[in-house]
Amino acid sequence: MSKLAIITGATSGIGRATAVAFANLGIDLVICGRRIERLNELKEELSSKVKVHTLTFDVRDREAVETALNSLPEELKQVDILLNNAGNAHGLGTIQDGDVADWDAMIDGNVKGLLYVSKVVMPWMIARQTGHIVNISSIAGKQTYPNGNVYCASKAAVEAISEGMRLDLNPHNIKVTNIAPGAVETEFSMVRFKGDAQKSDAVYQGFQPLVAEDIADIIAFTVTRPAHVVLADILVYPTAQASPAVIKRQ
Ligand code: NDP
Ligand code: 8X3
Repeated sequence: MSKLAIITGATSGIGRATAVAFANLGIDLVICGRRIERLNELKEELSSKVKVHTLTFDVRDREAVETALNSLPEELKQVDILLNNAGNAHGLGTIQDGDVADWDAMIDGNVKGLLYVSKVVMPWMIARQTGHIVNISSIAGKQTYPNGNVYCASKAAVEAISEGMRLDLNPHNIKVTNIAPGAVETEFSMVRFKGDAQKSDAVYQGFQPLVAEDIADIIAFTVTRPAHVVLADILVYPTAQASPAVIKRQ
């Protein structure tokens, strides 16, 4: 029987690449994001391979999350994999100069949004005594870097939530994987720098960053291990990177 995955943040970057990787594995999809046109395009691209259902909601809006997920027909609540990927950094600067709206966007999206989605999906997995939750954290959640402050805090929270899930869901045969990437070239820096392409491009200059497909490959490997194996915690850098701030550039 084919598996079913819910992917948040499927309109771009890591989430989109993982949807493609999962479709290539024959995994049916519920793809989520705010940009409906992109979800529709992706659905069209993948529908010849697997069943694809789209859900449009902002993960920060608890009611919208609950309404959208609960609207799924019963067969789409038999979820095998939840990829909690939606998230972004907003701004890069000292904490004393931080913009409270950016803090809200990161805490509400990266932390509370992940919890809202999980809160709906975990009971479905518990009822079936099976499932796999993959949370996308970051190296930022393991090491705080200058000017990263609240983004790092939001990802440190994801790390703690992954551990908490692993402990509390242990009686229910549910796997939990935490993946912490270093620099991946996606729309991430364009969002962080609010559309400033020069600043965004500079992040990835002079070295070969990871691409979304690199992380998708790892996620695909992770979710295809035998039932008794879970990759619990994965840190992945581009070869040129040794810490958030140490990157060998040409
Ligand atoms: P992208 O900006 O390319 O993708 C972010 C995705 O998250 C989009 O699909 C976006 O969809 C979705 N998203 C963001 N905010 C919301 C929201 N409030 N509600 C619903 N969906 C939302 O970046 P990445 O692919 O790089 O980021 C994916 C994850 O990987 C994030 O959690 C990020 O923190 C993490 N990460 C990224 C790294 C990198 O270097 N790129 C490194 C380590 C971790 P839409 O706008 O359509 O809603
Ligand atoms: C994204 C990687 O180092 O920009 O989480 O925080 S970093």
